[in-house]
Amino acid sequence: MVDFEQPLNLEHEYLLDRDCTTLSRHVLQQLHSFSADAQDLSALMSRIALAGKLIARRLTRAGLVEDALGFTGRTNVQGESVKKMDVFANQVFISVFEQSGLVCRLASEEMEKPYYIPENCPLGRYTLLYDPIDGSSNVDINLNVGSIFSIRRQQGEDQDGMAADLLRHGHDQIAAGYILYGPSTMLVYSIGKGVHAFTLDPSLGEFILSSENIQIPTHGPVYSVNEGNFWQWSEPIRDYIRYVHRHEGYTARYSGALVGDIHRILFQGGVFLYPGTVKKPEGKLRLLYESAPLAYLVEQAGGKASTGTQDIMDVIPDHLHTRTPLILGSREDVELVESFIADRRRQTEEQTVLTSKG
Ligand code: FBP
Repeated sequence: MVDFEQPLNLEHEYLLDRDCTTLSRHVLQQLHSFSADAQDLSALMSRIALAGKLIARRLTRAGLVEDALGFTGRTNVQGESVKKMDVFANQVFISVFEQSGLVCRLASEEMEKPYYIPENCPLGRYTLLYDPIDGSSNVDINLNVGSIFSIRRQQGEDQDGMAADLLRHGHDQIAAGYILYGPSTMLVYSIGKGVHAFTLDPSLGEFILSSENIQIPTHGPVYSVNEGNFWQWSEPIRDYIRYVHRHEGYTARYSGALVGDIHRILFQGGVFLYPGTVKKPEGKLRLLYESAPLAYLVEQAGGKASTGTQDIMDVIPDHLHTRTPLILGSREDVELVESFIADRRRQTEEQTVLTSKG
């Protein structure tokens, strides 16, 4: 006869409690509240998790599914060739928020203007900003890719649909994170109370808490940058790369997917760089969909995110698809890169003064 009074042994109790720590529960635990706002944010994060599961399912079977891989033949607002997986993933994020009453507006790297879900407006005061597939160049060769997301509260009525209220600094974000589609699918997020990682348990179909309160090491051996652009960079960035080449203890890692490189740095430390180039001083990465959400996360984990001369979180975009140079990761490593930029700048200023004195 089973004795239900008999408590589970500690290990079983721990495993059960862990397996019950889903994302939606964790958000409520973080907020210490069951208020309407807390329930909304918890429900919102659950919808993002659903989007992650749907995209992960497509990616894991992509080689077997008709029309899942390859290009669409179209170009997006970024001027990039659009992959079929970009279109699928972009639509998934829209679909999971339909009939939700949560998100009135979705702004994506793949769409020129925000997408409105009329049935959620004006009730839904949240805006989701997202990069549906980060690392698109990896999709067709089965290497890791990701999705990046950020949540902001809508300011004002946005009558003209131009979403001018989104052209604000990164401190306006109330939550941000990414989903990494790798050997396992992971979701890493923050609502301003530390950074936490969840692993998708396919047997449960649930994201389960796997690392809590992640702290990025203050320094790490990894530098992550596309050295193929070396001759297009400004001198200070070249100086930094020459420095890591000449000093012991540094190793290069670059996956071609920002999310994958940031995930490594979050746990092992180091720095990721996508600097501006002579031709494109603003760099490649999009502020609202890539740089600001990851800056929010990395700062919450004790790291730093910079353009080289300004904190990413303080940058104010002048349009929805504004790009910024991005240097983020361990505090000491980002500050080292910044010091190379500041040194060159000081030398240039001193040179100018000397020249003017003749
Ligand atoms: P997408 O969002 O279009 O994939 O672009 C971003 C990205 O793929 C990052 O994930 C990655 O770090 C970078 O661009 C790779 O760019 P490059 O091929 O120029 O090194």
